[in-house]
Amino acid sequence: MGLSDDEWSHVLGIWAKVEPELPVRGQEVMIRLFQVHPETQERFAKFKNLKTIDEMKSSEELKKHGTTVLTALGRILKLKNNHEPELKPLAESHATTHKIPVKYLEFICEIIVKVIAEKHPSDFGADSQAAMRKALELFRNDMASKYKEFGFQG
Ligand code: 6CQ
Repeated sequence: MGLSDDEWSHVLGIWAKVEPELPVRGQEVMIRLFQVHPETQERFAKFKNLKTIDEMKSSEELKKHGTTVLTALGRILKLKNNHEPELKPLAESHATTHKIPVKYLEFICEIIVKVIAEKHPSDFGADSQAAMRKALELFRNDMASKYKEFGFQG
């Protein structure tokens, strides 16, 4: 099920608030992901040896990756329902090269919602959160079906 215009404006409205702070939010998302789901850290050859939160925080490379992930996600969200051209190469690399299960996509999406909710409590109310969850679910479902086209069951 797609999102209504109203839901998309919630999603893009909150994203506009997150955008100026993408590197630091991306860093927080990655550190939280690694803390809550340590198995995800193993997937990053560059980061699997970082042991403490301090080590993670002082890695410029990690911050760069945090920016990469949120920039790519923002680009997809801004395309609303027409994200296929942007999503396809991402699904291909995550299915065939990185081999990232859909479950891990669920983990990161949930953490993204939580991090935004903590940083923007007054701009990210129940309706906006519900709209963002729906947009991220759409993203994951489309990733999952592309995964199958690339022969990865996810
Ligand atoms: C990703 C995820 C995070 C940070 C950065 C990227 C948290 O060093 C390298 O070359 C990294 C190769 C790579 C790996 C191991 C990679 C590239 N990803 C992963 C692992 Fe993805 N990623 C995810 C997204 C869901 C919201 C988005 C938009 C995205 C973008 N990725 C993982 C991973 C492991 C647990 C998850 C859950 C995940 C999700 N990722 C990579 C990108 C982009 C734009 C890129 C570089 C281009 C490419 O396609 O390889």
